[in-house]
Amino acid sequence: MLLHHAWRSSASRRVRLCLAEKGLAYESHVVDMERMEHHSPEYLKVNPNGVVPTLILDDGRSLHESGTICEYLDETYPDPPLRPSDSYQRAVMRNWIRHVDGSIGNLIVFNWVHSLAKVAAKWSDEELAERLRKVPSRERQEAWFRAARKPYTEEERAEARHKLVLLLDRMEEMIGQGRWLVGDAYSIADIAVVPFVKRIDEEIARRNQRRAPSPRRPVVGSDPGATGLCRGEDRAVYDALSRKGLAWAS
Ligand SMILES: N[C@@H](CCC(=O)N[C@@H](CS)C(=O)NCC(=O)O)C(=O)O
Repeated sequence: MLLHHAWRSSASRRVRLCLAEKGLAYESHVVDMERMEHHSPEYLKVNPNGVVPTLILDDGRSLHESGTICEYLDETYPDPPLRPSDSYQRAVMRNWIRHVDGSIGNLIVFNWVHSLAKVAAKWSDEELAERLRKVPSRERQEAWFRAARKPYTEEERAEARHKLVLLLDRMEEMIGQGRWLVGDAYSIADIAVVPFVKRIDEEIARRNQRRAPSPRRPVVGSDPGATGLCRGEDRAVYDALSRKGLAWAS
């Protein structure tokens, strides 16, 4: 298998976590997002949405959407299982992944300022127009335009921060019943949100200097390794991935 991914990408992190959990080897291709390799005609053939990650299977077929890729990997390589055995809980898991996916725009507000926006700000108007023409979705065209020319305001950042923090409240309710987000076992629901929690921790909690667990969120606010968001071995993988991916954050 070949994984097209980026170290700083939350969606890519999900797939890397899933592959690590399954112990699956894969060939890695790091997509150069600063050069917009993901909008090249070659890349758009394998992922028409022009985003990372994309998994290329051994027979050449491609898969995109990190949640779907994780489900595919779990069906194809069932050990250890990463989906609840109960069909209702699997449905809850899928809804949770969709819910988290819907929050990615809020993450972009914080993510892109570190690297992509710095590169995009240097493009001339002509270059920018040319690059925007290649972005396949209107939503991401807007995100690139904002990165290049119109930094998010403090109000917009506050709104995005608020929406991300609401995820923690949902998680607090879900984990409150047991150790994991859905059912009694670690699943793709947990994998789906780990990169978001990490980012919230780096971009929001630390900047607000809220190091101590919040009394409102005693479970999520404590160490994710201890709460079941990442289990032991994932924690090590996750930390290693973070070190690689987060060099930009300092
Ligand atoms: N729903 C998609 C989201 C993929 C996505 O938005 N990837 C981001 C990185 S986390 C990306 O490629 N952004 C580049 C761009 O929008 O130009 C998934 O889960 O795979």
